Amino acid sequence: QKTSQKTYHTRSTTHKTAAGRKLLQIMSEKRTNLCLSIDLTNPSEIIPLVTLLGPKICLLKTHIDIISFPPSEPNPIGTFTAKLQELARQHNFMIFEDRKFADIGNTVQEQYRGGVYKIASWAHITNAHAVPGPGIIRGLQAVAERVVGEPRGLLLLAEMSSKGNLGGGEYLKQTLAMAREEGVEGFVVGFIAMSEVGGEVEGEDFIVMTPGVGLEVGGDGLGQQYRTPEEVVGRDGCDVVIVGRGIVKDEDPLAVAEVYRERAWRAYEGRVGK
Ligand code: 5IU
Repeated sequence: QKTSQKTYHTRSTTHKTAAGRKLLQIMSEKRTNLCLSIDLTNPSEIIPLVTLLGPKICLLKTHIDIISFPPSEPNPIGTFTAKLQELARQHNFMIFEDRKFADIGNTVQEQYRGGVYKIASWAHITNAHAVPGPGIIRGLQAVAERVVGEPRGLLLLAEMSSKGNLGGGEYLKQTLAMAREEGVEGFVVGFIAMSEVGGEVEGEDFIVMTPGVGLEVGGDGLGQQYRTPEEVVGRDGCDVVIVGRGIVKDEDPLAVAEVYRERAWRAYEGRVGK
Protein backbone atom coordinates (compact mmCIF):
# COMPACT_ATOMS: atom_id res chain seq x y z
CA GLN A 1 0.00 0.00 0.00
CA LYS A 2 1.34 3.39 -1.01
CA THR A 3 1.51 6.03 1.71
CA SER A 4 -1.05 8.15 -0.15
CA GLN A 5 -3.57 5.32 0.14
CA LYS A 6 -3.38 5.30 3.94
CA THR A 7 -5.66 7.49 6.03
CA TYR A 8 -4.36 10.56 7.78
CA HIS A 9 -5.51 8.94 11.00
CA THR A 10 -3.33 5.87 10.44
CA ARG A 11 -0.41 8.02 9.39
CA SER A 12 -0.85 10.20 12.51
CA THR A 13 0.15 7.20 14.61
CA THR A 14 3.12 6.10 12.51
CA HIS A 15 4.72 9.27 11.08
CA LYS A 16 8.37 9.54 12.10
CA THR A 17 8.23 13.15 13.25
CA ALA A 18 6.28 14.57 16.18
CA ALA A 19 5.28 17.64 14.15
CA GLY A 20 4.04 15.39 11.33
CA ARG A 21 2.01 13.23 13.71
CA LYS A 22 0.43 16.32 15.23
CA LEU A 23 -0.48 17.80 11.84
CA LEU A 24 -1.97 14.53 10.56
CA GLN A 25 -3.98 14.24 13.76
CA ILE A 26 -5.36 17.75 13.31
CA MET A 27 -6.22 17.00 9.67
CA SER A 28 -8.01 13.82 10.65
CA GLU A 29 -9.92 15.36 13.57
CA LYS A 30 -10.94 18.58 11.83
CA ARG A 31 -11.47 16.90 8.46
CA THR A 32 -9.36 19.44 6.64
CA ASN A 33 -6.25 19.27 4.47
CA LEU A 34 -6.44 22.96 3.66
CA CYS A 35 -3.55 25.31 4.40
CA LEU A 36 -4.33 29.01 4.19
CA SER A 37 -1.54 31.15 2.77
CA ILE A 38 -2.16 34.50 4.41
CA ASP A 39 -0.19 36.74 2.06
CA LEU A 40 -1.37 40.11 3.37
CA THR A 41 0.86 42.95 4.48
CA ASN A 42 -1.27 44.56 7.18
CA PRO A 43 -1.39 42.76 10.56
CA SER A 44 -4.76 44.29 11.39
CA GLU A 45 -6.22 42.60 8.29
CA ILE A 46 -4.52 39.28 8.98
CA ILE A 47 -5.75 38.66 12.52
CA PRO A 48 -9.51 38.97 11.80
CA LEU A 49 -9.21 36.79 8.68
CA VAL A 50 -7.29 34.07 10.54
CA THR A 51 -9.88 34.25 13.33
CA LEU A 52 -12.64 33.74 10.76
CA LEU A 53 -10.92 30.93 8.83
CA GLY A 54 -9.19 29.13 11.73
CA PRO A 55 -11.88 26.44 11.99
CA LYS A 56 -11.45 25.50 8.29
CA ILE A 57 -7.70 24.94 8.20
CA CYS A 58 -5.07 22.51 9.46
CA LEU A 59 -2.22 24.89 8.80
CA LEU A 60 -1.60 28.63 8.41
CA LYS A 61 1.20 29.62 6.06
CA THR A 62 2.89 32.96 6.69
CA HIS A 63 5.43 35.21 5.01
CA ILE A 64 6.40 37.21 8.07
CA ASP A 65 8.79 39.39 6.03
CA ILE A 66 6.06 40.88 3.80
CA ILE A 67 4.18 42.37 6.76
CA SER A 68 4.52 46.07 7.61
CA PHE A 69 4.45 46.41 11.38
CA PRO A 70 3.39 49.66 13.05
CA PRO A 71 6.50 51.44 14.37
CA SER A 72 4.51 52.92 17.26
CA GLU A 73 4.09 49.70 19.24
CA PRO A 74 6.97 48.56 21.48
CA ASN A 75 7.16 44.94 20.18
CA PRO A 76 4.81 44.64 17.18
CA ILE A 77 6.31 41.43 15.76
CA GLY A 78 6.25 39.64 19.10
CA THR A 79 2.69 40.77 19.75
CA PHE A 80 1.60 39.60 16.31
CA THR A 81 3.25 36.18 16.48
CA ALA A 82 1.90 35.65 20.01
CA LYS A 83 -1.58 36.36 18.68
CA LEU A 84 -1.09 33.86 15.83
CA GLN A 85 0.01 31.23 18.35
CA GLU A 86 -3.03 31.93 20.48
CA LEU A 87 -5.32 31.53 17.44
CA ALA A 88 -3.50 28.32 16.51
CA ARG A 89 -4.19 26.87 19.96
CA GLN A 90 -7.78 28.09 20.00
CA HIS A 91 -8.70 26.71 16.56
CA ASN A 92 -6.28 23.77 16.52
CA PHE A 93 -4.10 24.51 13.51
CA MET A 94 -0.33 24.70 13.09
CA ILE A 95 1.79 27.57 11.74
CA PHE A 96 4.13 27.24 8.75
CA GLU A 97 6.53 30.10 8.02
CA ASP A 98 7.33 29.83 4.30
CA ARG A 99 10.88 31.12 4.82
CA LYS A 100 12.63 29.00 2.17
CA PHE A 101 16.00 28.95 3.93
CA ALA A 102 18.82 28.56 1.44
CA ASP A 103 22.17 29.24 3.14
CA ILE A 104 24.86 27.15 4.83
CA GLY A 105 23.99 25.45 8.11
CA ASN A 106 25.67 28.00 10.34
CA THR A 107 23.90 30.96 8.76
CA VAL A 108 20.43 29.42 8.65
CA GLN A 109 20.72 28.63 12.36
CA GLU A 110 20.94 32.34 13.12
CA GLN A 111 18.21 33.20 10.61
CA TYR A 112 15.89 30.59 12.11
CA ARG A 113 16.55 31.34 15.77
CA GLY A 114 17.22 35.07 15.88
CA GLY A 115 17.10 38.34 13.98
CA VAL A 116 13.91 40.34 14.09
CA TYR A 117 11.53 37.43 13.42
CA LYS A 118 12.74 34.63 15.76
CA ILE A 119 10.93 32.14 13.51
CA ALA A 120 11.79 29.05 15.56
CA SER A 121 10.00 30.50 18.57
CA TRP A 122 6.55 30.65 16.93
CA ALA A 123 6.44 28.66 13.65
CA HIS A 124 5.83 24.92 14.04
CA ILE A 125 6.96 24.23 10.50
CA THR A 126 9.32 25.99 8.11
CA ASN A 127 10.93 25.06 4.79
CA ALA A 128 14.31 25.02 3.13
CA HIS A 129 15.92 24.56 -0.25
CA ALA A 130 18.12 21.49 -0.62
CA VAL A 131 20.66 23.43 -2.75
CA PRO A 132 23.21 23.99 0.08
CA GLY A 133 23.34 20.25 0.93
CA PRO A 134 22.53 18.35 4.14
CA GLY A 135 24.18 20.91 6.45
CA ILE A 136 21.10 23.11 6.07
CA ILE A 137 18.94 20.37 7.62
CA ARG A 138 21.38 19.71 10.44
CA GLY A 139 21.72 23.42 11.22
CA LEU A 140 17.99 24.02 11.40
CA GLN A 141 17.41 20.83 13.36
CA ALA A 142 19.93 21.86 16.03
CA VAL A 143 17.91 25.04 16.62
CA ALA A 144 14.58 23.19 16.55
CA GLU A 145 15.75 20.75 19.20
CA ARG A 146 16.41 23.60 21.60
CA VAL A 147 12.83 24.91 21.38
CA VAL A 148 10.85 23.92 24.44
CA GLY A 149 7.22 22.95 24.03
CA GLU A 150 5.57 22.04 20.75
CA PRO A 151 7.56 20.10 18.16
CA ARG A 152 9.19 21.74 15.14
CA GLY A 153 9.34 20.32 11.64
CA LEU A 154 10.92 21.04 8.26
CA LEU A 155 9.72 20.72 4.68
CA LEU A 156 12.26 20.47 1.88
CA LEU A 157 11.46 22.12 -1.44
CA ALA A 158 11.58 19.32 -3.97
CA GLU A 159 9.87 21.34 -6.71
CA MET A 160 7.87 24.53 -7.00
CA SER A 161 4.52 25.39 -8.53
CA SER A 162 5.87 28.12 -10.77
CA LYS A 163 6.50 27.78 -14.48
CA GLY A 164 10.11 26.99 -15.40
CA ASN A 165 11.21 26.20 -11.82
CA LEU A 166 14.41 24.16 -11.64
CA GLY A 167 13.05 21.62 -9.16
CA GLY A 168 11.47 18.25 -9.92
CA GLY A 169 13.13 15.43 -11.87
CA GLU A 170 16.68 14.66 -10.83
CA TYR A 171 16.66 17.54 -8.31
CA LEU A 172 13.64 16.02 -6.58
CA LYS A 173 15.33 12.62 -6.44
CA GLN A 174 18.43 14.10 -4.84
CA THR A 175 16.29 16.04 -2.37
CA LEU A 176 14.46 12.86 -1.42
CA ALA A 177 17.77 11.07 -0.95
CA MET A 178 18.92 13.89 1.35
CA ALA A 179 15.74 13.71 3.40
CA ARG A 180 16.16 9.96 3.76
CA GLU A 181 19.71 10.35 5.02
CA GLU A 182 19.42 13.43 7.18
CA GLY A 183 15.76 13.75 7.99
CA VAL A 184 14.75 10.43 9.44
CA GLU A 185 15.74 11.48 12.94
CA GLY A 186 12.42 13.16 13.43
CA PHE A 187 12.75 16.55 11.76
CA VAL A 188 11.91 16.38 8.03
CA VAL A 189 8.14 16.24 7.93
CA GLY A 190 7.88 16.13 4.16
CA PHE A 191 8.18 18.15 0.99
CA ILE A 192 6.83 20.96 -1.03
CA ALA A 193 6.14 19.13 -4.27
CA MET A 194 3.54 18.73 -6.99
CA SER A 195 2.89 15.01 -6.46
CA GLU A 196 3.54 12.24 -3.94
CA VAL A 197 7.21 11.80 -3.03
CA GLY A 198 8.76 8.56 -1.78
CA GLY A 199 5.42 6.94 -0.91
CA GLU A 200 6.18 3.61 -2.59
CA VAL A 201 8.69 2.57 0.08
CA GLU A 202 7.00 0.61 2.87
CA GLY A 203 6.93 2.50 6.16
CA GLU A 204 8.14 5.77 4.64
CA ASP A 205 5.88 8.78 5.06
CA PHE A 206 6.60 12.24 3.77
CA ILE A 207 3.74 14.74 3.97
CA VAL A 208 3.49 16.55 0.64
CA MET A 209 2.24 20.12 0.66
CA THR A 210 1.32 21.78 -2.60
CA PRO A 211 0.84 25.42 -3.56
CA GLY A 212 -0.60 26.52 -6.88
CA VAL A 213 -4.15 25.39 -6.14
CA GLY A 214 -7.24 27.07 -7.55
CA LEU A 215 -10.85 26.13 -8.18
CA GLU A 216 -9.96 25.99 -11.87
CA VAL A 217 -6.77 25.38 -13.82
CA GLY A 218 -5.03 28.68 -14.61
CA GLY A 219 -2.21 31.06 -13.77
CA ASP A 220 -1.45 34.56 -12.48
CA GLY A 221 0.66 36.11 -15.25
CA LEU A 222 3.83 35.89 -13.11
CA GLY A 223 4.49 32.19 -13.49
CA GLN A 224 2.16 30.76 -10.86
CA GLN A 225 0.33 27.70 -12.20
CA TYR A 226 -2.96 26.60 -10.65
CA ARG A 227 -4.33 23.07 -10.54
CA THR A 228 -7.54 21.91 -8.89
CA PRO A 229 -7.83 20.15 -5.50
CA GLU A 230 -9.00 17.00 -7.34
CA GLU A 231 -5.86 16.93 -9.49
CA VAL A 232 -3.49 17.75 -6.64
CA VAL A 233 -4.90 15.50 -3.91
CA GLY A 234 -6.96 12.91 -5.78
CA ARG A 235 -4.86 12.25 -8.86
CA ASP A 236 -1.35 13.24 -7.76
CA GLY A 237 -1.33 12.08 -4.14
CA CYS A 238 -0.43 15.35 -2.39
CA ASP A 239 -1.65 15.78 1.18
CA VAL A 240 -2.11 19.46 1.94
CA VAL A 241 -3.39 22.09 -0.51
CA ILE A 242 -1.95 25.57 0.03
CA VAL A 243 -4.30 28.33 -1.08
CA GLY A 244 -3.62 32.05 -0.96
CA ARG A 245 -5.34 34.51 -3.26
CA GLY A 246 -8.11 32.05 -4.13
CA ILE A 247 -9.38 32.59 -0.58
CA VAL A 248 -7.85 35.83 0.63
CA LYS A 249 -8.90 37.91 -2.38
CA ASP A 250 -12.40 36.43 -2.61
CA GLU A 251 -15.31 38.61 -1.56
CA ASP A 252 -16.53 35.81 0.74
CA PRO A 253 -13.39 34.14 2.15
CA LEU A 254 -15.30 31.92 4.58
CA ALA A 255 -17.61 30.49 1.92
CA VAL A 256 -14.82 29.90 -0.59
CA ALA A 257 -12.53 28.40 2.08
CA GLU A 258 -15.27 25.88 2.78
CA VAL A 259 -15.43 25.06 -0.96
CA TYR A 260 -11.66 24.44 -1.02
CA ARG A 261 -11.79 22.43 2.22
CA GLU A 262 -14.66 20.29 0.98
CA ARG A 263 -13.19 19.61 -2.45
CA ALA A 264 -9.72 18.79 -1.10
CA TRP A 265 -11.19 16.59 1.64
CA ARG A 266 -13.43 14.67 -0.77
CA ALA A 267 -10.48 14.16 -3.11
CA TYR A 268 -8.59 12.68 -0.12
CA GLU A 269 -11.50 10.45 0.85
CA GLY A 270 -11.76 9.17 -2.71
CA ARG A 271 -8.03 8.48 -2.73
CA VAL A 272 -8.08 6.37 0.45
CA GLY A 273 -11.28 4.65 -0.67
CA LYS A 274 -13.68 6.10 1.88
N1 5IU B 1 4.45 29.26 -2.96
C1 5IU B 1 4.07 28.98 -4.25
N2 5IU B 1 4.75 28.03 -4.96
C2 5IU B 1 5.79 27.35 -4.45
C3 5IU B 1 6.17 27.64 -3.10
C4 5IU B 1 5.50 28.59 -2.40
O1 5IU B 1 3.12 29.54 -4.76
O2 5IU B 1 6.35 26.48 -5.11
I1 5IU B 1 7.68 26.64 -2.21
C5 5IU B 1 3.77 30.24 -2.13
C6 5IU B 1 3.66 31.63 -2.68
C7 5IU B 1 2.41 32.11 -2.04
C8 5IU B 1 1.53 30.89 -1.96
O3 5IU B 1 2.70 32.51 -0.71
O4 5IU B 1 2.42 29.78 -1.89
C9 5IU B 1 0.58 30.67 -3.12
O5 5IU B 1 -0.31 31.76 -3.23
P1 5IU B 1 -1.52 31.84 -4.27
O6 5IU B 1 -2.48 30.70 -3.91
O7 5IU B 1 -2.08 33.18 -3.99
O8 5IU B 1 -0.94 31.69 -5.66
